[in-house]
Amino acid sequence: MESNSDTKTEDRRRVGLIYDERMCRHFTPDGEDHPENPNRILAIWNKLQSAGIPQRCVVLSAKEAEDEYIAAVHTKNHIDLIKNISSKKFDSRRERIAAKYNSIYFNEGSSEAAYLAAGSVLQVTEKVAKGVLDSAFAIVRPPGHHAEENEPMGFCLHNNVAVATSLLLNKRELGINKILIVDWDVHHGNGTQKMFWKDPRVLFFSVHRHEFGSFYPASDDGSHIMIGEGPGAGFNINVPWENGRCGDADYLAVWDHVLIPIAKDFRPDIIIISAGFDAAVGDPLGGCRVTPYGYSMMLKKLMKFAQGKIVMALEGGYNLDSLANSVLACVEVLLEDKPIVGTSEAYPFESTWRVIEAVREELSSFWPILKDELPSKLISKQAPPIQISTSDSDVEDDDGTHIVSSDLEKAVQDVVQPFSELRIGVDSNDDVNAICAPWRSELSNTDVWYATYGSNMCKSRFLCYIEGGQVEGMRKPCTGSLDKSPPKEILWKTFSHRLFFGRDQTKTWGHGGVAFLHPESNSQDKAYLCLYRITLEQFNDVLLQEYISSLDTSSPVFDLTDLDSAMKKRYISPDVLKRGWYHNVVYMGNENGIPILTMTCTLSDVESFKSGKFQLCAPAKEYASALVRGLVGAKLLSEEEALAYILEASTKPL
Ligand code: Q9C
Ligand code: ZN
Repeated sequence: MESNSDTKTEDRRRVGLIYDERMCRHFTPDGEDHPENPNRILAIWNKLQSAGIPQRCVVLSAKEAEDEYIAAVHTKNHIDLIKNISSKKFDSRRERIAAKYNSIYFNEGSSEAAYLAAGSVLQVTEKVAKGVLDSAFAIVRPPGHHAEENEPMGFCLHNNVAVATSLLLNKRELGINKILIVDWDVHHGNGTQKMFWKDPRVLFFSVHRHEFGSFYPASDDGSHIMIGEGPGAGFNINVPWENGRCGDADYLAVWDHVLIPIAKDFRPDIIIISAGFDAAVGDPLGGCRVTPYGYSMMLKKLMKFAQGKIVMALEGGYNLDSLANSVLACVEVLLEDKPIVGTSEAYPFESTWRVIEAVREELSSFWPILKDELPSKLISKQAPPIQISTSDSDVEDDDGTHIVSSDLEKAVQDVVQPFSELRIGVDSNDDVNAICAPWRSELSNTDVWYATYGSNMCKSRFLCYIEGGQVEGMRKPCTGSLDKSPPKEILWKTFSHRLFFGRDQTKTWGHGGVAFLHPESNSQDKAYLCLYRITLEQFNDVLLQEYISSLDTSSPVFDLTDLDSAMKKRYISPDVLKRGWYHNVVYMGNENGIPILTMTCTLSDVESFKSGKFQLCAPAKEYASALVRGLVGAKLLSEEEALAYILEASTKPL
């Protein structure tokens, strides 16, 4: 039976959400402004509501945690303090007690809020562990990760994540043996670290501003040499930033080169994220620059583990807009219902590579995968974009089959994959590709028409880029695209664009010119194009093989943002293609709502052809006959007509 929208609802992932306005009743007693205030969770909830999120989630009501669970990580003394601090009998002493602690306030609502925060994280964690929910987000406050066994601190009363983690460890019937805690709050999760310091069942990972021990909570506990102790040695991982301003590229580099390799080895049964959003761009405390897109990528990469069993518990995050937008981006990832769209700055800081290398070194005896040295080309950080003139004919031949000088290849890879693992290609399994190249699933949902006017008008030739293989006029076999499904449709169309032939020789075809299409239309002109309807993912693989000679990338050459700007501006030149002759992706309009894209030279190249700086040249015989074969094979033109068409294109002045 065909699936309809009703059955689809059941396929959807069950994502738990908890929000309770009673957690807004914890605020500063004197009414003083404070970054950790009730508007934080209110802003999140309002944002999710206006995006229609709660209706698509399992919304649960918060319950206070029972003391027995809190007692697994906090002292009796601590429990008594938090339980009683809001009661009447503390009215006169409350503020004086708070002042004894580091960055703590209490009011009449604090106890209940703290019990609800811990109870909420407990509740969803148990449900995710049981499989009643696939994943969950607990929108809670006060936060928890700074709270230690016997000490509230850093706006944190109960250590919510630690309480929930202990529940998993203690309820053996849940079958959870290995827990990964990812603490991406901009501050070090000192409390959580201490609670599982010697426990190999809990892998605690924290990435935070450290600045050599001067950033809050300002101690050496957040240093990368703090790796755990006894049986827990190697199961505590700190990534301490040397400076602020870290952004998506820095975080994703740490994911790709520290967290994800270790997670693959550790194979957690569940992941709990201490999800602070104070590393978000615009946060007044964090001074970092992670975008909602960055957070969604960080989360997406983690969803490949533990069958997607992920619990997110709110920690910090003090810019209400960044906070709400980042949480929304994450919940959308948990719902798995939308491709992730966005862009990041390209390169991590030099200091980021230094930190990553230090962390890998420190932990390599526990996680052998970290012993591999990072390729030096990867670490060569903010390399400026490589400038290579379009007249460099040694770089690329007619169809762009890349003639690789090894320096050039390194340069291309630096640009193609600024912050991801190298050597992810057709040989890797899909899982690895999905983890390291999540752009694939994003781009596999969008179709484009790839419009060809050269030798790819021959279907058998074009299919090599999809299915793999080699036909004559190819210098080596193609690997094909990762998704080998054939084009959904093939369509011929004429366009009012000028076809012409340029360059005096190419590696593939020898002497003679190859075809270009004038990027601008002109009503006098007429060109025949063969359109292949493929996915944007396949389009990227075609570009990689045809123009870069590689499938070795973990970021796309041409993504949804590029598509969007191509459709707005009519043409764009992705950086990685800039060295080639066919580096201009031209939007040729749409067919049935699907964008038509072709590859050619730029307008300024056309000017160079006109001025004689670049050479116009009739095609070699073999190349011309490939075009004729395409046109005739499609029964579009007779052989005579096809020959006349090519003769005209190669003799008429530009
Ligand atoms: N100079 C969380 O994000 N800052 N806590 C104190 C003293 C405290 C942050 C500054 C920051 C605590 C959960
Ligand atoms: Zn924080």
